[in-house]
Amino acid sequence: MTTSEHYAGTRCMWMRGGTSKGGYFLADDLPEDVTARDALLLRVMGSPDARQIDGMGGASPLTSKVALVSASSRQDADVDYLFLQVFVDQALVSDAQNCGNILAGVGAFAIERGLVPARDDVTDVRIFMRNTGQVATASIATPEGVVSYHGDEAIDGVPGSAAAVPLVFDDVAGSMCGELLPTGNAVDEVAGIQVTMIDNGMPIVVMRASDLGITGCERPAELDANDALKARIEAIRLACGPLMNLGDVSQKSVPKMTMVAPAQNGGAFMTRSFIPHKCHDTIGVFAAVSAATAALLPGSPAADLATIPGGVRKVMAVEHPNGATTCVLECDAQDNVQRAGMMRTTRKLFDGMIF
Ligand code: NQM
Repeated sequence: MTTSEHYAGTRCMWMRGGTSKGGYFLADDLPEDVTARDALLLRVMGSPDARQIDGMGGASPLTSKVALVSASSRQDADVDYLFLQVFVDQALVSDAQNCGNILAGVGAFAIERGLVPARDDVTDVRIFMRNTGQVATASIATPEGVVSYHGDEAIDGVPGSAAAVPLVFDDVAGSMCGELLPTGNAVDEVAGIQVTMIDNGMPIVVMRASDLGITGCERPAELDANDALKARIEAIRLACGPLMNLGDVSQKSVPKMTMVAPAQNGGAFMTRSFIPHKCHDTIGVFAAVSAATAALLPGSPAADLATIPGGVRKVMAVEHPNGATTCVLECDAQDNVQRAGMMRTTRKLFDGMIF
């Protein structure tokens, strides 16, 4: 498709995926040329502009997201999914991170667009995540061969309930850093504080909230208004980027910065996650899996204050500002995570042409 054809509009579905929201496109419906594609997506979202007033974005990184989906030629996948983060107040579109929340909508979108036939009451869609080169399986409710968004599953951070979308990740360690622990250590000291640099699906830096002078239970708006805290977190992030094999991260949305504190509501531990410059209203899917994995590393900042279940199948509620995100970690006898799972929901919001 050429750029001029977009004056006629571009086919698009808007969906909530987990606790995020964004535009879902067939890759064929967008320009092949990356510069033209990104220019179009900036216009779609209304970026750069803090309010995104001239576009569909919701003035937050969590609602300025895009999924590009196509049929897969791989044996181990049905569809390919490329996640793109459209920055809110910078003219930047980045494929340098994955997103497990937007992933929750990909299976339903692929069935709706005819890329995957609905099978029985539940259709498993195997999704190759192009950002990280790994595969996830999403199970989509398809009663009578039609995607259903209705159901009883409630997730914290989203009002009401919807059809359950279980997500399973077989092996997402080292998704962007090459290794689960890119420095080889469970604990390093950076800028005077202990951190765990880890990537079990998302590169994150885990720190004790108390080491940064906060409780870890503040509301996100309060943390967003704390310029001294944000400057300190950003200094640590810029130092961690190269150590995590991510290079100069000044223009990248990874690593995410996760502060941990003791659980307040019976979960494993509490989090406040900067993504990376704004505090998340909840926590990302892969960020939660990575933080839970960090809590299994003896002597690490998260392990010090977490409540860890016994056994090889660990159900861990990662607490966040609006409740908790429950991950299931399947471990070997040494507590090395082999497989992870997470329950999400999704909803189709509109299907049509975007101008
Ligand atoms: O970590 C936000 C989100 C995410 C990413 C972000 C995510 C993940 O909540 O897998 O889902 O970290 O920018 O959508």
